[in-house]
Amino acid sequence: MLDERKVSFSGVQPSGNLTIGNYLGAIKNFPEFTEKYKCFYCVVDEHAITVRQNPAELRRRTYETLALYIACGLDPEKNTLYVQSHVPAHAELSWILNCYTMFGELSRMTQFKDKSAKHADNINAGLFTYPVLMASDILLYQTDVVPIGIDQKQHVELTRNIAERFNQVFPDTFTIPEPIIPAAGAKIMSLQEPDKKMSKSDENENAVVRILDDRDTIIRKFKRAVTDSESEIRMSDDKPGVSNLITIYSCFTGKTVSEIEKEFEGRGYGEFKLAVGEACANRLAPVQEEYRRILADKAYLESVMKKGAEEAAYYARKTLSKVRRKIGFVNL
Ligand code: AQP
Repeated sequence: MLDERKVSFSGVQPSGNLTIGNYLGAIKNFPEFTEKYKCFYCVVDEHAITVRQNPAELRRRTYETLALYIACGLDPEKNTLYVQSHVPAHAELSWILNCYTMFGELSRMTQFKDKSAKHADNINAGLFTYPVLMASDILLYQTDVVPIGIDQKQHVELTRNIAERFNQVFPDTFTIPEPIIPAAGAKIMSLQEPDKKMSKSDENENAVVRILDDRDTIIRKFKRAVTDSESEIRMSDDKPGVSNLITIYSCFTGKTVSEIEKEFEGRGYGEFKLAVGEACANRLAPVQEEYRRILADKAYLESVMKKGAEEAAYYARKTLSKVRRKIGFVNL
């Protein structure tokens, strides 16, 4: 029977050990789409190689990221979970869409500017065309919604522009996708430089809380988080460190900002940071336990990858052959 549900697509790069930014901004929100949408969640290993990766680590992290998806509540029977490089249609569509994407558009992408500053010795073409591959990921599945953190919003906007441009020449080819950005947790900041996004590839371990950090490490990192010279626990633009901690605490406890400000009125930063660390560790403990159980079964993970790749390839092929036919390639 034809699946008439709308489509949700998102992905995470296995480019490092995932952080609570990846969790709160993206993965934690994926399961809520499962019933209402046809869901594709991908481990985007092809994106990861836009910066140099150690091959053994990339392979290991690909399994780990998939295990985390499942541990965070994504049932492989109800969602299509797969690895990007197992579905060659992503790379194939990407080449075609490169020819419908402008150099100027790609030059304006903030992530490209940030990453080329960070990897000045390796500003490769893949880093530059990364958003076109991401557009292909999304458009291949006729995606309606893309749950992401705010840093990826610009890439989804570009995806929409590429799709609209293509549809203008070849009507009714692609569904135009909408980004879905969570109300809270869309941009978790570094614990050491709170004006900078928390990133899994940050070299300063104290800046980043990883989903798999143990309880003591989580609490220690929050204790060391940069705040300010006042002592008031209040959400404010001039208090980025404290505001970030309030956001994290709110995401992990479900309390509102004003409830949190009231809870910690007259109490010091030390007490507050400990509470944030404990809330985070408590919430992640069951995810970590489930993750360890799943990761131990490599054969199971490979069966999920295989089934996911077959399902994804089925849908991807439909879009790709439509695109090939429309642009004038010979289909044998
Ligand atoms: N700090 C963050 N706060 C909220 N959401 C975040 N995301 C990333 N960082 C934060 C969201 O996580 C999803 C997966 O991200 P990605 O792996 O595709 O790449 P990224 O956005 O480049 O994430 P990182 O952690 O910063 O990776 P590196 O260091 O490798 O570049 C996306 O939905 C993203 O918005």
